[in-house]
Amino acid sequence: MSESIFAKIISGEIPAEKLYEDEHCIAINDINPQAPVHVLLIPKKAIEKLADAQRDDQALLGHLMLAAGNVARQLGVAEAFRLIVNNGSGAGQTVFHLHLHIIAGGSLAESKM
Ligand code: DGP
Repeated sequence: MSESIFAKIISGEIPAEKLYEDEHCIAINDINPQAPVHVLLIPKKAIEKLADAQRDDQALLGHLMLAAGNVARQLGVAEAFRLIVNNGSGAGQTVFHLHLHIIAGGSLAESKM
């Protein structure tokens, strides 16, 4: 598998402003925001897509959920945000390195998708 754009951002080969970073993940603004807050939470471990995660990744997946809450708090949107994971091109995944979209602001309550 060739290195994804996110792997290059994680390694620093491509510069990006990191909103959050810990030993397991980073958060950056989405380049093409779909809402006032649209952040990508990206594990440093390169898992192509959620369905490829293994039992060994259980702690990492839990960590990402907690980190998403931390990022939402940091951005002041902890009371209303949505997490989205697109799994596979049929679901709209375009970057094949697992990531969570953290979406907030605008009329979230009206759109359930
Ligand atoms: P997905 O469709 O779930 O694979 O989402 C990929 C997202 O990544 C998409 O919303 C656009 C964003 N994206 C793609 N390339 C870059 C990049 O180089 N920098 C940043 N910040 N976001 C990117």
